[in-house]
Amino acid sequence: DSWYLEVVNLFLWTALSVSFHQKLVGVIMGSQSDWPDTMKFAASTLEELGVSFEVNIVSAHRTPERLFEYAKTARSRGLKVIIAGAGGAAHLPGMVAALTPLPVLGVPVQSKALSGMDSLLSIAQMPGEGIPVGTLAIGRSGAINAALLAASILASSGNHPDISQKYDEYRSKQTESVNLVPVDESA
Ligand code: RP5
Repeated sequence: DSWYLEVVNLFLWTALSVSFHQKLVGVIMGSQSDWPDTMKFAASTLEELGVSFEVNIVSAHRTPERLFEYAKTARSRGLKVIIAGAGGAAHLPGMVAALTPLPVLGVPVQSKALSGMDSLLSIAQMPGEGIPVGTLAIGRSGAINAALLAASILASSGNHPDISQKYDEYRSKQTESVNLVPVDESA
């Protein structure tokens, strides 16, 4: 019987280590420059909500092979949601969405030339042809909200009660932080 127990043991350890390392959200961005002012805030919000995630630079035009590999393997690697930030002619979220059935949340990065209007329209204006991208606000707000939405999607699956609880707490904290009456801050 002992060989049988050893096999079961090995199987359990493998399953445990796979689920331990498994990340639920993939955060990607077109460039290193998208990180400090924008995508970093998606990561810190996910951290606050106890959502496991991985972060990568994946450029649609500079690393197209990496993009293909990333998106094609995303679901089998266990990811449940992808947050993709890009600026300018921001095709990263749309291209990723075309290659995976996972929900893709697009964050328009504030560009230098057009302050992110180009990014926003590139990401939001997907034609109604079966490849949706959930588009958030330009910049830091969009990155934070993408993380919140990812947590909300995971929470509503019913498989992550821990995330659901943290998300509810986050919302309650926001509500409680709003004064009923304004105070004179200069006094
Ligand atoms: C996009 O071009 C990136 O997402 C970034 O927002 C923008 C500028 O990239 P860098 O020139 O700073 O690398 O691909």
